[in-house]
Amino acid sequence: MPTPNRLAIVCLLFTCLFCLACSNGQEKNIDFPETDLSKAALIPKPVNIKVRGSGFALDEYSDIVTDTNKGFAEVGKFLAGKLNKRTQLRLRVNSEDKGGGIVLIKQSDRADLANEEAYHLSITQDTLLLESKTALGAFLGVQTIRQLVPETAHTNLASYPIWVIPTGEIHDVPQYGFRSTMLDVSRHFFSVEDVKKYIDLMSYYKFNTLHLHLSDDQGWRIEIKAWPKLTEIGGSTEVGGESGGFYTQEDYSKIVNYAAAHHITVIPEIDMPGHTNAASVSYPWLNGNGKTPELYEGTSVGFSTFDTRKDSVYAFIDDVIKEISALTPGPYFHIGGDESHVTKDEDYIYFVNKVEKIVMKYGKRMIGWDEVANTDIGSSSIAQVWHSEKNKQAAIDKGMQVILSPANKAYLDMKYDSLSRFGLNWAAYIPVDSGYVWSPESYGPKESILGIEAPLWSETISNMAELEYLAFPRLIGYSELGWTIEANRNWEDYERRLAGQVPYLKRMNVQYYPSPRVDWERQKDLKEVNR
Ligand code: TNX
Repeated sequence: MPTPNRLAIVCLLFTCLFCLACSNGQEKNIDFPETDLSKAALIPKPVNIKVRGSGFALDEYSDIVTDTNKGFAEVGKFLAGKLNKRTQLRLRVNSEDKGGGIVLIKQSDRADLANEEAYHLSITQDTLLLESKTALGAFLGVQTIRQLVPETAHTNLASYPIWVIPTGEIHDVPQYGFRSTMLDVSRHFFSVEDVKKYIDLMSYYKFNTLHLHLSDDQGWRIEIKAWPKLTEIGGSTEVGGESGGFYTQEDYSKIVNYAAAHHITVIPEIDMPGHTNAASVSYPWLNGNGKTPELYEGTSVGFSTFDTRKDSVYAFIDDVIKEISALTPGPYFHIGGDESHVTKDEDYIYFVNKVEKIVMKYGKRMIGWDEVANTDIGSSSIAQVWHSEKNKQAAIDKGMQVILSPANKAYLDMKYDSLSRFGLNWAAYIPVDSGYVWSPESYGPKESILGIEAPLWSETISNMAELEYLAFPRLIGYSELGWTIEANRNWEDYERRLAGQVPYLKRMNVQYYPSPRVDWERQKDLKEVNR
C-alpha cells in the first residue's frame, strides 16, 4: 500500500511527466544521434551503467522539479546554477508552471538506496530522474549529471540549441564513506577564496571531507579569541619568509559553510605536541624543548614540543579545542601527533591520552597521525596512516578505524618525477599512474578502513597555480580510489576518462600538470559521448 508520502511523490512524478509532455511535445520528434552512456568520462566510475542509446535533450524547455523533503530544493538550485554557467540555460526550479525534465526524488525505503550517498539515475528521452534517500545522495548524483553534459550543444536537431545527454541507467554507491583531501595552510597560507575554489573542484569529484592543517611550526592560522597572540605573532610568518596570514573565526565559518553547502565536512587540525613552534613563540610558557622559541621560516620538522607536564598547557588546549569545535559542525577534531621527536615517549603517551579526553568533552571524535596508535586512546579515535605499517597494525589491533594516506602513494606534495617544479621526494616520486594504481583495500579489513585522504603539504607551494600543479590531476584519481571498487578500476580505462576532464579543468582555470603518462589528446576522440 502506498503511504501518503509515497503517493505524493508518485503524483509529483506523474505531474512532471505530464507537463513535460505538454511543454516539450516538439522534442518527441528529435532525431537524436546514437549515444553510449558507458563511454562517458565519469570520475569516479559508477558501480553500474546501462546503455539505452538515445538522448535526453537539455534545452530551453528543461526545468528542475525536486522532492519537498529537506535539502532537495537546494540541490536542485545548485544544479540549475551550474548548468546556467555552463550552457546559459535558465532552468527553473520547482516553478508553478512546471516544465519538468529533470526530477529529483527522495526514496526512503529502497534497499539499493539504503546508503545515504547512493543514487540512481534513470535517463530517458523525456526525463532525467535522480533518486536517492538523502539530499547528500542527490548532490552526489548531480555531480554525475554535470559530468554528462557535453561540451557543445547541437544546433541542427531543432531550432534551438540542445545539449544531448545519453540515455540509460546509472546505479552508484561509494565503497568508502570518507573521501578526503588535506590542505596545509600553515607552511603557506591560502586565502578563503583559494579554499573555496579547492572545494568546488573537490565536490565535482564527490569528495566529502576537507581536512585543514591549521597550525605548525611555521604558522598558526586560526583566530582563538582567548589567546590572540597565536595569530598576531604565530600567524605572521610562513615558509620562505613570506607574509603569513590567518583566518578570523568569521573566515573559518565562511569556509565551513561553503563546504557544508557542497556536502563537505571540514576537519580542523591543531598539530601537537610537536609541530608547535608558532604557538610557543606566541606564548613561550607552552614550550617544552628547553630553548627560547623564535619565529621559524624553514622546512625542518621534529624540533618543537609543548611542555606536556604543565596543567596550564592543557587549559590552553582546552580553550583552543572548545573554540574551534564550536565553529565546526562536523564530528571530527584532528590533534596531529606526528613527528614529536623531542617529546619523550612517556610524555607523548601522557599528552595524547589527556588531549583525547578534551576532544571527547567537546563532542568530537579524535583523529591523529598514525603515531597516536602507540598511546592508550580508545577505539573510537581514528589513526591516519601515513608512514608506518607497525602503527597501522597497532591501531587496527586496538579496534580503531584508520584513514589511509600512505605517503608513497597518496601524498599530493610528492614530486611526479625528478623534473617536477614543486614538491618533495622523501617518500617517493608519484607519477600520475602510480598514484592511481594501488589498493587501499589491501591495507586492512573493510570495517577497519574509514576511508582515504590525499594530503597536500605546502612547504614548496605558495599560490594556487603551484597548488594546482601538485594536486591536479592526481587528486582526481584519489576520488576514484575512495569511491570505486577495485574490480571496476583499471588504469587504461581511467586514463581515457582522465583525459576527458581537460575541458572541465580548463573551464575552471586549473593549471594542472600535463603528465606525459597520460595521452591527453584522447579527449579529442571522445568528443561527445556520441558514437
Ligand atoms: C611529513 S606526514 C609530515 C609533514 C610534512 C610532510 C612533507 C606528517 C604527518 N608529517 O609535517 O609537511 O612530511 O611531505
